[in-house]
Amino acid sequence: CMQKIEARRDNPNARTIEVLQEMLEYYTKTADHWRDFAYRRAINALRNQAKKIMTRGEALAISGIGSRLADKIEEIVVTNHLRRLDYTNSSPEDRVIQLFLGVYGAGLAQATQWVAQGYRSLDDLRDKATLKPNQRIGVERYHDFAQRIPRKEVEAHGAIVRRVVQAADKDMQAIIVGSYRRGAKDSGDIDVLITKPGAPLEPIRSLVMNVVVPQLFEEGFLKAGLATPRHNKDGSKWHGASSLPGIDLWRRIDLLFVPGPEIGAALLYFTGNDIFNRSMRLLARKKKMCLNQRGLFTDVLRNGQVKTNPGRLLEAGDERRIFELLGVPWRRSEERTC
Ligand code: DCP
Ligand code: MG
Ligand code: MN
Repeated sequence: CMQKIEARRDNPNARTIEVLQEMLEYYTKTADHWRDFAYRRAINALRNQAKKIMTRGEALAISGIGSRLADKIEEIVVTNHLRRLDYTNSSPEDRVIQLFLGVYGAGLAQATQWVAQGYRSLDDLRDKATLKPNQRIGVERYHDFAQRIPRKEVEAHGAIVRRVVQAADKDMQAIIVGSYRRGAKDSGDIDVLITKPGAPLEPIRSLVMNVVVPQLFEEGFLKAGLATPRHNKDGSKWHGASSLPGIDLWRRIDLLFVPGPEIGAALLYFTGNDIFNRSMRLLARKKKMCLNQRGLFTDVLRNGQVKTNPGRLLEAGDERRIFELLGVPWRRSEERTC
C-alpha cells in the first residue's frame, strides 16, 4: 500500500480492474473486510502493471495477488466477466439485502432482519417497517444519498458552511477533507473539518452546535441531523443532510470538530482513504508508536490489545512531520488512494 500509485488511464488491465471493482463493491457493502482488503490490494497491484496480465501464473508472480485472486483474474480475461458476480446477483434475497444496505443507518444485521421480516422493497420499509428516525430519512432520501456528489457541488456545500463558520468566528476554519481532499472527481458524502488555530475542542464544538448548525438549518441548507451512534463519545462530530438553495437533492454531510493543535493528525485521518490509514496505523504499531486522529504517540504500553499507558505525544499539529517520524516519504493527499 505504501508505494506510490499513479493513475494510468490507458491501463492494459482496465477491464479486469473494472470487474474486480464490482466484486470489491459487493464485499465492501457486505462488510467482508478480508475480501475487501484482498481485492483492493489486487486492484492496486494490477494498476501498476505495464502489460496485460493474462494467466494465473502471471498474476501470481505479482506481489499482493494470491492464488484465489489469480484464478479470478484469469477467468475474467478468458470470459470477460466473473461467474461469481452473476451468482451474487442472482439470488433475489441477496439483491434485496444489497438494496437495504444502501439505507443510511442500516448495517448488515438490520438489512438481514428486514428481509427476514418479509420486506422486499423500499416501499415496504417506508409503509410497514418500524424505522428509527435515521432510517426513515435513509429510506425517504434513498435515491438522493445513492448519488455521487460532483466535486463542484462538494465545494459549494463547503463554501456555505465556511461562510457561516467564519461569521460566527472569523478565526475558525472550514476545510473539506475526505475523498474531496484526495482529489476525487465525485464523493459519497461531504466531510468538512472545522477548527481554530490554538483553540481546544470545546469552544469549537459549542459554537458549531449552538450557532453554526442552527443558522444553517434556518437558511434551509441543513435538512436533517442524523444520529451518530458510535465513535462520537466526545461529541466531536455532527452528521446530517444538506442541500443547495432551490435544489431538492439531499447530500450526506459530516462536520468534524478538531482542536487547533491536532490539525495535522486530523487532516491525515480524515483525508484517508481508510485503507491508507490502516496501513499507516499498522506501521506506527510496528515502530512501537500509536497513530490516531488525535496524534502520533510513543512509548505506548500494551497488555495484549489493551493500552495500559497512553504514551507521550510525538506530533499532532503537522501532517508532514507525522510522515517523517514514521519514516514514510511524504505523500500528497491526491496520492493516498490504496
Ligand atoms: N475513515 C477511516 N476509517 C473509517 C471511516 C473513515 O479511516 N472506518 C477516515 C478515512 C476517510 C475519512 O475518514 O477517508 C472520511 O470518511 P468517509 O466515510 O466520508 O470516506 P471518504 O470521504 O474517503 O469517501 P466517500 O467519497 O465515500 O465519502
Ligand atoms: Mg467522505
Ligand atoms: Mn464522511
